[in-house]
Amino acid sequence: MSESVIRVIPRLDLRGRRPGLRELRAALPRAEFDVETALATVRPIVEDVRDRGAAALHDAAERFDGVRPASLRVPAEVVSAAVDTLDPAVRAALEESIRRARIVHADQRRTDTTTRVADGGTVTERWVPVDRVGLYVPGGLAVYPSSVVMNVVPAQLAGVPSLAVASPPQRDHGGWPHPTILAACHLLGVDEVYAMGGAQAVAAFAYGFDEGEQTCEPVSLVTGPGNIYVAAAKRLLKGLIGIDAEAGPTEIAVLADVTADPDHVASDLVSQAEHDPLAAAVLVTDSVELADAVEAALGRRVAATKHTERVATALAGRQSAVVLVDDVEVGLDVVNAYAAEHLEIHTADAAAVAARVRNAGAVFVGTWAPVSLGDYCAGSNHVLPTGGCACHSSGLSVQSFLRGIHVVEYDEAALREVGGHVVSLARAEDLPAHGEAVLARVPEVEPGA
Ligand code: HSO
Ligand code: ZN
Repeated sequence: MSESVIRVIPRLDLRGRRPGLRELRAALPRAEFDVETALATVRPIVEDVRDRGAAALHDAAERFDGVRPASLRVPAEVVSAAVDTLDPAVRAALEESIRRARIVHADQRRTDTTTRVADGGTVTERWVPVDRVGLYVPGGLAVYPSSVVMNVVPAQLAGVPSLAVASPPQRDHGGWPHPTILAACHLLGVDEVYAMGGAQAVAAFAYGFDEGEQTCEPVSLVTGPGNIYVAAAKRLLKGLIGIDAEAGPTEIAVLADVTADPDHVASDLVSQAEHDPLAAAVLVTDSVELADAVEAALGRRVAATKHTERVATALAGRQSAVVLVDDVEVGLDVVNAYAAEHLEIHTADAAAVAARVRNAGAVFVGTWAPVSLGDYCAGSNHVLPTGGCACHSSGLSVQSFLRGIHVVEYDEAALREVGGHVVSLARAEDLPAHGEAVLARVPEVEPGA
């Protein structure tokens, strides 16, 4: 192919070099997701919900969703009735998705550990779920019942005692959230569901509100994906509430060599590009032959798929690329620097290469584990860090809903044994009253003993 060819996806040629982390970060494509500018829009909405509660939420629903729901709390019978209208194949698939997610997340539960530090002195780490969680499920362009599963399952397995879901009111569904969302809630045993969306939903969870006889109590933690306004509201309210990672546009990276099946690779790049014109698809390979074959397959698939325009925009965007490297070794440098939300490995001995991945939200090994399997039915969680956050953060898990509380138990002898060291450190920090608290109990200890 000559350089003048218009490509479905840009190319970045790193052959002949082994760039370091700093250079890779600058060279690799990434979508711009500027939450900061959305803060100014979101601040008055959040303040209005704080000050006027339910009235503000109804006004916001009319303004942003074009409908005023009959009540913010979705009546229990509306939630349960949604299952009756669910396509049986979708119901069976959701049930299997829930079953698999539950078995994987059940293994993430933590047991308390008690460490005997000295005779008569123990520290116990007690894992306590947060009291109440608000789960946000977007409506709009895409309706994601699978995201209800991925948020609710870990929260339930963590033992969170109170759990509420919010999803935008839909004009076409009588002002209630989408029936597939309601059905997923019901299948999961969640009956506290609210018709509210966007930044106002996050604010409603953070502050709580009353509507008639009913109270939506404030939550401790809000999780779930959303658009840039939801992300901005989470950033604004962080501190008052805990949040999961801010979810930016979806990303898929594929590390492949000449042994990869180009059509499998192309189909997976298209699958995630389907989410959003800002979605990122990145192929890293040491084989020009494979790169050419994947591009040819992309050309065919982009033309044939339902959301052609969205996919074509995502692939052609500056956030997507085919990156050519000298070998799989450099390829590993590249994918580790990129820290993709999803990373697929399509190389000879894929498991060995996957074992050397250090930064990714989730890793999909070999040709039989496409990202879309993980999106729905692998049992793994699909709420994963984007935008390079996989170099410091994990996806949603049981752990996301737990706090580890240290419980300290020392008897008199154990305090006496170490008390002198406390006094010495307190003096070194010019905080003598800290030492005096020990001396009040065991006056005979000597500093340094
Ligand atoms: N790939 C998305 C999750 C999703 N896909 C939901 C389909 N539905 C972000 O990980
Ligand atoms: Zn997906």
